[in-house]
Amino acid sequence: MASEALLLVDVQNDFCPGGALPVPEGDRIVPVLNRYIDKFHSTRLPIFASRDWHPPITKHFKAYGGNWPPHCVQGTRGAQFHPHLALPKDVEVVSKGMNPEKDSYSSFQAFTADGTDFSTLLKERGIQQLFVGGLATDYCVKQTVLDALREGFGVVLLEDAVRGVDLNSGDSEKALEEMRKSGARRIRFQQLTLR
Ligand code: VGL
Ligand code: ZN
Repeated sequence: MASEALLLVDVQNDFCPGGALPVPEGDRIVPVLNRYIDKFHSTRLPIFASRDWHPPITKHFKAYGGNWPPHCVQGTRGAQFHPHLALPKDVEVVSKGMNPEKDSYSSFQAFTADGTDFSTLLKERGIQQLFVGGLATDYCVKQTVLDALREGFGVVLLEDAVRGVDLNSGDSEKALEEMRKSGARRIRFQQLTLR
């Protein structure tokens, strides 16, 4: 069974320039992620994609007590994956942020369409090591990586395939450092080796 897998975190229109909650240069990671996708796909390793998938009314949004403008509302164009992201047909999509009472960032709070949580899904597939890229470094990527490590997965953070919000300047750099200290390895595409 494959023990390594690629996880693409929230590479959605609303997190890219022109979207509702744009991450600066968020779209720049798309061609880089496509190289990783190609490598995992041709090595026949599984590829997972998480998405932020909110109802129109949720405590996650400013108007209802949260931090954020409305974004990634279920069924809207903003919630779709970036059109240039070359997702293979057999990508496994997991969705998070559906509970209107909760703020959730981590892909480990995401579920498949049939209700399997992400951690269970990974264990069912025999995944032990996750290669993680996507948006945003200082929110969802960070929470996902820290949860993965807490749950005992190995994590390789794809440094050239993440971008952050930096609401406070330096947030992304701090997040990268925190992930590293917690046990994530950081690589760039040239350093990628798969079993
Ligand atoms: C995210 C802010 C709000 C993320 C989600 O996925 O990083 N950030 N909702
Ligand atoms: Zn959100």
